[in-house]
Amino acid sequence: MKKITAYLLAGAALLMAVPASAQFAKAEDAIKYRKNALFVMSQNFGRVAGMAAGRIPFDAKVAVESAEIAEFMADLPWAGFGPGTDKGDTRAKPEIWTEKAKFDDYAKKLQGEMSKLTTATKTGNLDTIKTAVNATGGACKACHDNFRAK
Ligand code: ASC
Repeated sequence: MKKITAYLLAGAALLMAVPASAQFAKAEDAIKYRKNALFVMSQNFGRVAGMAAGRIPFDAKVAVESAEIAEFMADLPWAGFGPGTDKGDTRAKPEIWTEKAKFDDYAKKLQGEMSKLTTATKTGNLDTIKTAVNATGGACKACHDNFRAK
């Protein structure tokens, strides 16, 4: 009996330790998870974009740190778009689940642009950062235009 409990606990711990195949107790949790991941990403991306646009004073070190966080966060939301998470407190369009390959492509595109943005911030050159910010913002927008309700 003790052994079975130990196996069950080990299995549960393993599930919790693997975010890419994250299992959520409720659809509501998956929705919260992806929204919060996207929020943390947007706050960090927005800071770099603000610097690029001259709305926030340029701080090269903060730009790198923010871009690194945004890049990391860009890997997380997608685990929260599993089957059965299309209904609830969400603007996610049903097409996310019916055109999954297209949605996944947008996610991959974003991850690529976020990675290039980190590289750009490391140059410390504001024009280089601006170009990368525009490309990254374009990736955010393309997906929103297709897969997020107004
Ligand atoms: C952001 C943010 C988005 C994107 C999008 C780009 O800073 O929060 O969702 O940029 O506005 O078009």
